[in-house]
Amino acid sequence: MSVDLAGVRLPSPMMTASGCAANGREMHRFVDVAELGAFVTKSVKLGAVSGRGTPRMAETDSGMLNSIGLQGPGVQAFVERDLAWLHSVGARVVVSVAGSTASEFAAVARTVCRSPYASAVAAIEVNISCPNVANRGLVFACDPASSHKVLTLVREEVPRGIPMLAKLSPDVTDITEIAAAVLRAGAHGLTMINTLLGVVIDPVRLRPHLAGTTGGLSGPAIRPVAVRAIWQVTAAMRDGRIPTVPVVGAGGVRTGADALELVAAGASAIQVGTAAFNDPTAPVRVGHELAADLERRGITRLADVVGIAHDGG
Ligand code: RRO
Repeated sequence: MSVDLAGVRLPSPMMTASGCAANGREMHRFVDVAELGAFVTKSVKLGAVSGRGTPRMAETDSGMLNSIGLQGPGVQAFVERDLAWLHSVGARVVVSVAGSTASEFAAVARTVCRSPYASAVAAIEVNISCPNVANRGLVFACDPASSHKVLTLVREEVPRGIPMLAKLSPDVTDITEIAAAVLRAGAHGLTMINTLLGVVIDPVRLRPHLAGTTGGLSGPAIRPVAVRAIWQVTAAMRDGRIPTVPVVGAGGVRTGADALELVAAGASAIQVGTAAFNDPTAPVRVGHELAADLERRGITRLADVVGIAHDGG
């Protein structure tokens, strides 16, 4: 079940979701990460970041909240330890890049794309939508002009042949407007969605559970939100309001049937994030379930069902 992601052929539509499988080594004990269409890394910034205070994870009946705060070793250490290792095991890697300024995003992308392991890089995912930044007003993905600027600067650093995906936030008034802005800046594809901003109150202390108060909600509860975002943006592509590019779907996928729902709304590749915390094989397992489901329906190519929910009749 191979897919074409803006000119890059992946042997499977299945990916991990950024931040949910760390550097891949632990997952690799359970499943060969090279079996994935691509391994998506935790977002990487230029320098080391210690992240927000603890607790920074909360499990709820309807999903998980995180307020990690972009923790990471910085791009140099990422390249030397993590990208080198992923390259050595034959994984295709989508590197999620982040920054506090548009030029920082670009510098991270430059370092990754000029590294000795750039041949493992299947795509750059530009994470403009982290909900856990110091001032929520600075989330790039909430503002078309800031989104455009980040993608414009990153594009200058990413060589032809490596597609640039923009990861969008569901916490915006008009996601199609943000999609239009990043596509004007040259994004080759869109990943939808990042987590949804939430707060959990500790039932005993009656205070926010997370040290940073707010966190990003993920898991099954946000799947209808992901389907809505993919649906709205795909509809805009289909009626010519914005250019047509591949959509990578993410949000609460646990089974092949969940994945097919996102595909029917318009996604041509699927990321599995939160489900991998309980079951590290989930991104690969969901791919097998999706393939079996399509076979039962007599469908041989995933492309034949991408966006099918938009067809009348
Ligand atoms: O690190 C995080 O806190 C984080 C990031 Br960068 C993101 O994009 N989404 C999320 O839920 N958490």
